[in-house]
Amino acid sequence: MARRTTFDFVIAANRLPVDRVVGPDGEVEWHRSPGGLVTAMDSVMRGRDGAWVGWAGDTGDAPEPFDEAGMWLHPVPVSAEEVEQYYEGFSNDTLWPIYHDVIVPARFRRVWWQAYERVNRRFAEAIAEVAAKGAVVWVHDYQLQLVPAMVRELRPDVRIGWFDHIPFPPVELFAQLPWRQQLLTGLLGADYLGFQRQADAQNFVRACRQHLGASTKGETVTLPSDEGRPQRTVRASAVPISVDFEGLDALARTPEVQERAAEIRASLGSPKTLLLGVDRLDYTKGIRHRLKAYEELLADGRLSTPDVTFVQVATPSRERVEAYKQLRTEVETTVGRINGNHGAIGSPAVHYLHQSYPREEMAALFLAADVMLVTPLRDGMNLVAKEYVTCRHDNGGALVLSEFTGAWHELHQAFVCNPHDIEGLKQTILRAIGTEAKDKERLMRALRRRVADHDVRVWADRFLANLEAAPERPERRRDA
Ligand code: ADQ
Repeated sequence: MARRTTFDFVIAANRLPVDRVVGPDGEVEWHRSPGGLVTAMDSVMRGRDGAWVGWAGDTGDAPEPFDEAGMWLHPVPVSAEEVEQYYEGFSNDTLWPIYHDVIVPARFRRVWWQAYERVNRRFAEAIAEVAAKGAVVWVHDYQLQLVPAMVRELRPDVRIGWFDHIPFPPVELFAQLPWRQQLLTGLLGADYLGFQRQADAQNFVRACRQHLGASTKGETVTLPSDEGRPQRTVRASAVPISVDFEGLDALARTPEVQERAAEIRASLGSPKTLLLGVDRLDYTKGIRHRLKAYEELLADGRLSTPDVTFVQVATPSRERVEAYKQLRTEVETTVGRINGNHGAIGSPAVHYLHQSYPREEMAALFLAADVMLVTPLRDGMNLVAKEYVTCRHDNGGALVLSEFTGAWHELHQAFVCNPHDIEGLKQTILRAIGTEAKDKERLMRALRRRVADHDVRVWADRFLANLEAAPERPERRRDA
């Protein structure tokens, strides 16, 4: 490719921030993909001359590196078997359940671990190839926990940060992992490790103390000198991720989005109360608990259609993993039952949409909803909560938010709930509906202030400042 091949700023994440789309005439186009990380990193990459290393989404040979949306995209090949073992297996059937309180049991398979190691090494090699001398390398998330140490081995000259988008589990759960030491050692290859909550960073530090015998003090882990390598100190702290407040707020203020919001309400039969849920279809999101609470409120007669209706958008996710197939069946059965028992012709009690939507439509939905139900059993942050607040420039609406999300640690003016407590959740939903408009406005104003002051740029700046100030400068090898 006719372009500079090394970069001062390199991002590595499981997926590239684009999806391959084949047009009607067979021409290949790359479209920006939806999802938490992409949404967040988009504004970070804007204006920087950087490279992004990641999987392009198709199995087999990877496309040649290419320029797209102001970034150099460097695809890493992943085979069909590796998708099964590294991605669906180890990442999403081993790590994901352990890191989310074992809501479903984790599965441990040695071949999955081997694939995870192999793919992590491939990522590390790709990073080593595109990183310029002394570059800043920012590695993302639980799929790439071995990458920091692998990159350090290959390129001791670069500065390495890692950000954990999901929770880091309490040491008692982390201890179940047969590969716990390798994972910790992998992460400790970084100079700085960022987490969503302080509790996550503390869980990590504690795991290093217990399982590696490392010496720890506050936010730092110190590794003794080893085989001629000097002693190193790694810092782990909280830097909560956020949304592009300015961009999303502006989008929600456009006449098109406002008109669409009104249109959505009208086409739902202009209910007095519109409840909304927006999630990946994932068992961590508490969709079943939310539906159960709603179903009981209808059965008790405390809510009734067509005065109230509930729109649940559930993005398809990890559809080949068994726990996700089961969840889908359960959710769809429940939606069918609720509509069978409580719907009427032209006014179903639940509008269930198993689809992805463009940002404009999401913003319109947020703007249309009276109550946003964010009820995860465990969630690293939950950007949906922050997006909802961002879209409510009218200071309308109410946010019901689970205390088990990272977002709850910032959004204290939300209507807090424990989704395991169905009775409590029902009360909270009723309170969110019934609170006086002027009180809700006051709460929403405070929520919006918090998100506006701590947007995605603040997050990225803080992460990069922490990485820059991390206790140790990288080693400088004369030949690097
Ligand atoms: P996710 O588990 O994917 O992210 P979340 O933070 O809510 O969860 O992000 C989902 C994103 O996808 C949001 O931007 C949302 O608007 C978008 N989205 C959801 N449904 C959609 C649909 N049907 N169509 C289009 N877009 C849709 C992981 C962690 C989180 C953490 C983020 C970022 O699990 O805890 O907040 O990464 O760090």
